Amino acid sequence: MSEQEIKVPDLGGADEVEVIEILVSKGDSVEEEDPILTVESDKASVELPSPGAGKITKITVKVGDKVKEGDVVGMMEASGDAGGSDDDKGAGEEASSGKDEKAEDTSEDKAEDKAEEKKPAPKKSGGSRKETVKVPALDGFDNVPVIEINVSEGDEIEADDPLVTVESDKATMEIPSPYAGKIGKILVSEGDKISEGLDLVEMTVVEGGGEGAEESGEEDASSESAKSSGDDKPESKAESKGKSEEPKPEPSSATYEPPTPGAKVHAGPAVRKLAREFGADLARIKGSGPKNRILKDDVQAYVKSQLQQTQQGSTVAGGGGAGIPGVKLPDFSQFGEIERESMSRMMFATANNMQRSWLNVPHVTQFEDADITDMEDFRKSQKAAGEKKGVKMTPLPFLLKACATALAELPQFNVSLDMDRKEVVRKQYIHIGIAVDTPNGLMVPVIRDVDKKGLWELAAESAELAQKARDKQLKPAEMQGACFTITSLGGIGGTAFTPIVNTPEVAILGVSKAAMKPVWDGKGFQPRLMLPLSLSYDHRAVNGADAARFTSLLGQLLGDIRSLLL
Ligand code: CAO
Repeated sequence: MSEQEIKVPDLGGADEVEVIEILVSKGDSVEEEDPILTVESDKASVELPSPGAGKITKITVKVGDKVKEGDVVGMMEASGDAGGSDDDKGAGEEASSGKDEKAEDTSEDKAEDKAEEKKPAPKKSGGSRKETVKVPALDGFDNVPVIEINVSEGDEIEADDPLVTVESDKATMEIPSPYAGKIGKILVSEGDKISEGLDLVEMTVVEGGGEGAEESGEEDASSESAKSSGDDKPESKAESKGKSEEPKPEPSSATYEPPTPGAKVHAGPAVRKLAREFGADLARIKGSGPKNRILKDDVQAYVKSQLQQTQQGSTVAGGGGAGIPGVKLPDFSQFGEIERESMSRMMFATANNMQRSWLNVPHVTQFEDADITDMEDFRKSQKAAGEKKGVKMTPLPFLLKACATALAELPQFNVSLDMDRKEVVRKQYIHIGIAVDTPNGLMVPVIRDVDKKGLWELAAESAELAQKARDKQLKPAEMQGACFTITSLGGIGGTAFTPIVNTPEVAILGVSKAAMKPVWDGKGFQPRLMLPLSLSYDHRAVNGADAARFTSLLGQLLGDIRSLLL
């Protein structure tokens, strides 16, 4: 084992560069070429690679330090034969003799330089001419992939605005426009490998146009987000100019930021690679490094928080889910006395389920009034029979029976959607959940095979399950497998409400309190007992016409319960 210095290799002309991220710590084992730290010139972010395999023993610089070629940034112990005792083969030497790093470290600047060299002397006429911009010298690089096209046809740009971004395995660099003018045809596509001399874009050049050399070492956030969403037409840099200089507002959560069109993303190649591997949109990540640079830790923290939210179904306050900002709570005690108590597990689970359903399901609610005058006469006539059986007949068993008939007749309501597999799951059974209000919160026991059971059986079973729910005696199996849910507030009150679909079911029937209403029978108004029904449904699975058919059918079935026998 021998200790060797890790030195800054040839920076290809750049005097001093700033250390913007340290990628290793003391004790880390690294392979040859593993990135040790990231430095940034005014135009490119570059990673300094390890000169060999071994263990880091010391890092002698910190973020923000300025370094130049030959500076020692750390020490390492070479492992095994790799380092040997070949002391005079300095780390810096190895690094600088590495064929690629030198080119990579400097290619951005060189590309910039060449572009500068090619800039024609501005003419005074103020006219315009056509030019085809070619790829400048990439300092030894050939076949570098285009990872982003920063302009669109028709964009008005300034000289030095980035046209495309290319990426080698160590550096990301932008190829700036040598001219101010209007973008014509773009002659390369994302993913193309390009080399010096290749035609890049056609431009109408404004003669005597501005040569404003703005910083162009960063990417456009909107382009980054367009890329990650598969959109190959990123927003033009020119359009977003100016906006990008605005300071971003503080995000409400540590790692979440809504993508800001036109904002720039500051991140080195390794961080960009990591984000791509995770499928993370850099435009959404808040950088904690200097100048808001996004570090590897930021990407990891962002991915972790997104995973946690997904696994927990996202929380009610705090971190938002599905790209929705979380709710920031004020200090309520400033308004008066407060008390805090922990949510029960059930309340927390219900809150998450409600939010998950609400966010995932495009809801529509269809309303109907069912005339239950005759049904109620019949139900009341069964009171004595019920007392004998020890079962109370409420409107609920009629609703269960009517819904089972409607589900059989309109089977598009008895499905779940498997969006991952792009399949509709059709159920050949009819199990219905009933929402039960308990002192501990809402519970939904499930009555199986409702279509095969009679009214008394349904009355007995729903009363038993409701009691078990109130007594916290329900087994998990008794709360699973529902195809549809009925939530009845009829015993309490209200004229209508919009229930939330209990996803992955696709519909839920809300029942409000029946009331006597004047109903026109063609000759006069008759007093009829009307039951308000509110059918909420998942509009991905069910169309509005079918929802109206479903509630009309319920109206008919409840209006004439003899039809439930058919
Ligand atoms: N209109 C008018 N009266 C109604 C009615 C309606 N739609 N539904 C029930 N009633 C009457 C019943 O007939 C009964 O009256 P009587 O004692 O005079 O016969 C009384 O209201 C109480 O009925 P109930 O509520 O005990 O029985 P049920 O079978 O109708 O309902 C259950 C059972 C479990 C659905 C109910 O107890 C319950 O918990 N409902 C709340 C569900 C809930 O919270 N949903 C909201 C979910 S979303 O937050």
